[in-house]
Amino acid sequence: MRLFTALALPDEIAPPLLLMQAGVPGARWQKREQLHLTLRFIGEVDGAQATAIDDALATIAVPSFTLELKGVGSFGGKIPRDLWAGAAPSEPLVHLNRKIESALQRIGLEPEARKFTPHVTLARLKNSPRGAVMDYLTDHALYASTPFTVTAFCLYSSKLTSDGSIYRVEKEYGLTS
Ligand code: 2AM
Repeated sequence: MRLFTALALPDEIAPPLLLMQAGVPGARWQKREQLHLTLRFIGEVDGAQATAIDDALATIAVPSFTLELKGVGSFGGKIPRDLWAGAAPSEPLVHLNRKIESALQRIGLEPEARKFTPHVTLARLKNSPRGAVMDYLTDHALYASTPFTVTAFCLYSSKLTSDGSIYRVEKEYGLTS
């Protein structure tokens, strides 16, 4: 199975993001149930590895914290491949991500090579005109969520289908209060 760790978004955060999902040709907008903020992508693992990962994640003890989503962006440069909402700089979020990284390395996973760029993917793009993407980024530059409390992180599975990815919360790990 294909796994990743992420924050689920609380119910009050999703509606404004869903309202922002318009105006870019070629965008496949992510549905409510697909919205999440990836912490550490894991990838394809077998059952034994999944169990070891679950055990390792369950040992993590970090305090809950407040987070705000802020701004929008796109990966891919000249050929934009997605649209996302970013996160305001957050030391506790980086700390949580580091804890997950070291827990996973301790059980033998290869270190994550990519820089952690916290984001919530709003759309995947296919042949979207660059101008429309630029306009979108300008129009939504001032986006900011209400602050919300992160009380848990999740282990998700991901299934690729012709209709997009199906993400499922497999496990939830509470943060300390
Ligand atoms: P994305 O939304 O920016 O594409 C499930 O696929 C989640 O893991 C998505 O949030 C996706 O980020 C992220 N993801 C997929 N492949 C990845 C990889 N190789 N490295 C880091 N994150 C990845």
